[in-house]
Amino acid sequence: MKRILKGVAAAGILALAVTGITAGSSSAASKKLIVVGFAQTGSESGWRAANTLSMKAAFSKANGFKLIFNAADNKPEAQIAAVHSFINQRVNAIVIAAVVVTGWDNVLKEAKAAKIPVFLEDRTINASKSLYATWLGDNFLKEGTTAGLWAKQMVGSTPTNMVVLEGTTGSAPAIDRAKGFNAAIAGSPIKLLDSQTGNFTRAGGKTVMEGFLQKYGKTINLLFAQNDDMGLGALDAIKAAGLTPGKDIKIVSIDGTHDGLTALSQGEFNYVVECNPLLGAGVATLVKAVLAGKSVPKANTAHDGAFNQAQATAALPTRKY
Ligand code: GZL
Repeated sequence: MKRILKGVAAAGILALAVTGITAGSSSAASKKLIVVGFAQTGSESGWRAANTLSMKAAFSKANGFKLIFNAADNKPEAQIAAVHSFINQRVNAIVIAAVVVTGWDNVLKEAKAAKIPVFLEDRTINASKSLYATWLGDNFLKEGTTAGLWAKQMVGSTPTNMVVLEGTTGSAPAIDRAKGFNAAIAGSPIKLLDSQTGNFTRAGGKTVMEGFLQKYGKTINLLFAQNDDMGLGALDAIKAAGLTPGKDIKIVSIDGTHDGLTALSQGEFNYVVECNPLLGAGVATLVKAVLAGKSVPKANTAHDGAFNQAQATAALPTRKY
């Protein structure tokens, strides 16, 4: 899946990455390894698994890196502790996929004082831009908007009751996907019955959807799942309630994982907006560029697509995740 990064420098940097020539690179054996601490959210979803694989593949010894990997089990305090540890280990660079947007100022000020550049991959944070070198990820607001515009055109003028499975409370994707979706459906006959976090997990999606079905039953017409895994968990609950997903309850989801596109191909989901997790090569190239003293754009956005049932069926055979 080709990724289009915004910003000329980023595009140039990505081009170098794609050709396998990264900034300041030479044979890894003859160069000291760049020690990178990576604070990953955890292992909450199929998307996260693909992102972790992409990051580990890019920050390999062959590429000139020594990766210190930490998965915080979706716990913000554990993630902050991991970054403190990276600072104490005096790593050369720190990469963060932030569980939530808040709570980052102090530890990032510590990293700045220690002259360790910080790179955000995947999720953004609410902190001064002076506290990190750059961000590479997907446009969550646009993903929510794309999902909302599909829902609005799908319902037409038919009064529609919707429930929402929200991502991790306080995370950038949960905040921005909701913002984009809600703005896109404004003026439509979609009525929100309920909205609750399933924490981006299948188990969370199943449990919350069971609760929605007990409360609202067959009055639910539409489910907006802020990621595939929660939508996939909801499928179990919908079927257990004797309803047919994709027909009795239309489902729009975000991520575009293999299992999500399979559910779409089989008609259990109705529309899936992509959020590309294969960010590793781009992040590694940005790290090398910044450590080599090059300037890079503050924000670098990955390209995302969207799929209906036929497009999912066509894409599945060659999907990388
Ligand atoms: C989005 C990413 C989200 C995915 C979920 O970039 O942060 O976290 O949508 C994942 O599947 O858990």
